[in-house]
Amino acid sequence: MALRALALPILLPALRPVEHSGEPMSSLTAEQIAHFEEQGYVIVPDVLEQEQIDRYRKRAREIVLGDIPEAAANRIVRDIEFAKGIRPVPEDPEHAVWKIINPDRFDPVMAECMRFPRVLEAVESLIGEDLMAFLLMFIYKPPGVPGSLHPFHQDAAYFTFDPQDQCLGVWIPLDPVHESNGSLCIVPGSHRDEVRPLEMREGLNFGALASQGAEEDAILREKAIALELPPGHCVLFSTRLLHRTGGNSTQGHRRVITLHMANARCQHRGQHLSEFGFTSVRGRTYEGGLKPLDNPSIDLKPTMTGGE
Ligand SMILES: O=C(O)CCC(=O)C(=O)O
Repeated sequence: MALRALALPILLPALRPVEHSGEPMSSLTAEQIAHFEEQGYVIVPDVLEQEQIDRYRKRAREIVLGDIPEAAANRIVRDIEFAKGIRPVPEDPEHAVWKIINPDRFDPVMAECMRFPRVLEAVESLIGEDLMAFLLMFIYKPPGVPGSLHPFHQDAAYFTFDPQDQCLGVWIPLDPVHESNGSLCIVPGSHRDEVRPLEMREGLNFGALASQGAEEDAILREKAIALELPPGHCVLFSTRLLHRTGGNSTQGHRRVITLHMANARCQHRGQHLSEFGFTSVRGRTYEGGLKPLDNPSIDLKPTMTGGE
């Protein structure tokens, strides 16, 4: 639904923090909101039904097996160990994939993942009712590839918003996740730290950058928690929160849907976002705020992630 088509251009009002006192505004409880503010993340149970989990797992597999417009083929990125020939290409192509980038831009089924109602309600209670979604990804951890890790980083180092706390990450596992298959590992409270610069490391997937000094920091590692979640739960987390995912040493898939949402009145700085593209998923858009894509269908420029 093109919500922006309903909105006349509106001058950008001052962006105030969402007020949480008084009547509940949405699906998150006061305790959940306080947890997000204090710890930098909150778990929202059961945002997806089993039928939806099956639907997106199935659709991702179809895309990986070739049901994709030719021009979008570079949105399927193989894990570096397969892309570089360090491991032989497996019989099942899905076992070699790292991620599908921006599937909303070429696939109507995947585009549904930008607007899960329970996710939108929860996000609304944290950053307000006018929401832009961007950078949808379907991320695998290939089975039996323990080296496929994404080191500690803060998403705020990839993209800068003003105000930064009006943008957050959404992470929804489609398989049971735990430490040995590459669950999300977070450092509670680290959203209050400075945003560390990112650096490249040998052997990592292209674009999986590391926050300087974090992997080697014994105190951070001590504080870190690998979340154990069933499929269909959701983690909402601050873009400043330090997080990492390990490799997958099990023989099963680890699949997640991940995206970001920002208040439509934010401003963004930096270059990367122009290619991510914003889609209005709830409420209004604002002149002078984040600009929605004119045409959400994919504009197939090379990606920052180096899709093959
Ligand atoms: O789930 C993953 O594999 C990585 C998610 C992540 O850290 C990110 O995309 O920033």
